[in-house]
Amino acid sequence: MYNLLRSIFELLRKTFIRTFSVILFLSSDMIYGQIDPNATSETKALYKNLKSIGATGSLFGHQDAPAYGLNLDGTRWVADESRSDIKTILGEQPALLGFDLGHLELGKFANLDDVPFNKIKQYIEEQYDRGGVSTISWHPNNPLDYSKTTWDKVEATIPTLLNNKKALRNYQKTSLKKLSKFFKSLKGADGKAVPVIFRPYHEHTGSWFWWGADYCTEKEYKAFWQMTVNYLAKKKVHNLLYAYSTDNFRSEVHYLERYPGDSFVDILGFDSYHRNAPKSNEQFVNNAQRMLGTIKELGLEKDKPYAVSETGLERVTEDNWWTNIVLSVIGESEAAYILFWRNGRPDHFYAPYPGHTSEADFKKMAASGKILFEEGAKKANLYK
Ligand code: BMA
Repeated sequence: MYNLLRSIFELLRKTFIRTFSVILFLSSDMIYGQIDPNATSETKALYKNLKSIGATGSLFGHQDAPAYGLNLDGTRWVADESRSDIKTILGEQPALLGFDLGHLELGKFANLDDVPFNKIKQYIEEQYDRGGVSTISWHPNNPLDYSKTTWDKVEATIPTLLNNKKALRNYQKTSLKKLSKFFKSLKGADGKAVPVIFRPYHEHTGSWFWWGADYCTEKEYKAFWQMTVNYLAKKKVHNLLYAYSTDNFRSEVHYLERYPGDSFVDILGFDSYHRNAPKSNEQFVNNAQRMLGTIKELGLEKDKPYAVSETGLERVTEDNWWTNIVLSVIGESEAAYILFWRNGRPDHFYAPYPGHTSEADFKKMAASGKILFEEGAKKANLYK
């Protein structure tokens, strides 16, 4: 009798667990916003923490920060160990570093902006060891003709790849496989895989890259993105958070037009540059606030982090840009992060360097506590 009762109980228990798991699985999008169920625990922790960090402050990000920057006289410095323009000014590194893998697909030693890939790997690993985060963009050459840059017009690249099995396999076996190897090579001092935010095929609402809106349909863009996520999962890459990153957008409908789906995107972002300052100051702030408002709402609805994935005012021509414009844009948005573009050349930089006219205002922004740097990231324990 006792045994019979035990078997019935066991059967009920198993049926309950199975049914409950199916319900959980079916609704996993709603319950867990993160797309990779096999993500490493550090990657899962980063995802969770990016959803809440904004309430404390938004992570300050800078593209290529430790790779190069500008000297007091505006000339360039390159590859000076553990230096960065932000660190020279504040004494701490950005909470977020951005890097680009453009030209990895070509098997080159350095990326399209001459940063060696082994240095990018080192910078990402050091950033993780400090408790900071890295985000990766990708400006690949055209996979149908690798002699063409990411900006060269090649009509119908994505539809051609999707409709031609051989071409697609070639793209996967060359470009995507190289990416997967790079991602899997990232290891922290603790021996763990380093989580990174991967932001492929960005600014796709515009048409200046081969994956741009004029060169593929909405359906094709989504299928191409999904193929990429699936391929990297098949290659057992489990240390990525995928960031969807449009250019300026008009409305929620416009933002979601090419959205590959809740099971294929972890982070909601957009890129927006401030041009024609000071004439456009108010317009830029209003527009950026509106777009942040839209992705905040979507992020809360979808249980996903949201962020300004790329921004800046070239040469920071406004001395009070950081407190006037950046703090106004961030406002009460609680965005996870905001990434500023690279200090590439004396005529092409987006963060202050020591001696720049916006340096004092930059320090003021940092002191506000609303924007977090290395110490803020460390304190937030983003990987636990
Ligand atoms: C652009 C410019 C280019 C650079 C490219 C990829 O915005 O900064 O000089 O090559 O990004 O990083």
